[in-house]
Amino acid sequence: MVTAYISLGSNMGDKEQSLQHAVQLLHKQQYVKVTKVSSIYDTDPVGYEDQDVFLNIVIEVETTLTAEQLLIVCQEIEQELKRVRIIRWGPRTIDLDILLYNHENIETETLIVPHPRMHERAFVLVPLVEIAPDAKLPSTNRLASSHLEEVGREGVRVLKVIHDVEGFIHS
Ligand code: GSY
Repeated sequence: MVTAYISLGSNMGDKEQSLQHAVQLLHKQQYVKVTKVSSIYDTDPVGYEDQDVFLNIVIEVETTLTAEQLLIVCQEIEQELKRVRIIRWGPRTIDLDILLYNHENIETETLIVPHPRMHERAFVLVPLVEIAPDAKLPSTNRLASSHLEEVGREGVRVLKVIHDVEGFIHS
């Protein structure tokens, strides 16, 4: 069994519902169990800035899937939630990014883990450190919390505290 961390973001339509629906779909998978959900954060867009604010969360999952198989599951969920992405870096219904997979460095044609930009993104680091204060990036060999100290929390605000996975999934 592997522990993995996934970042979810939405800035179109009913953002909170999209996050919740994506987590429900992941949890329904036979080989994936969602074990932690961070608070929901309201975050300023990074990259292409002329777009609506995002809602972001990070979840912890336990899985017997390989990283590549987990990626396919995430992509299928993005498809199912009808992700509309006209502009690169632009608005999206839902985005799922694998951040960490069992302390492994993975580089294939379709997947790089740890996510190559996670160490510079407060909207990823804040929720990750909330649910996994000891998480370490095997790519930099540093704690996520140490990257967060460097990056700061600007543009990332708590919208809703999530107390437990079941509560979030069934709310
Ligand atoms: O890959 C993440 C999509 N994304 C986000 C996001 O999820 N949140 C914020 N705040 N900015 C973003 N820019 C991109 S691209």
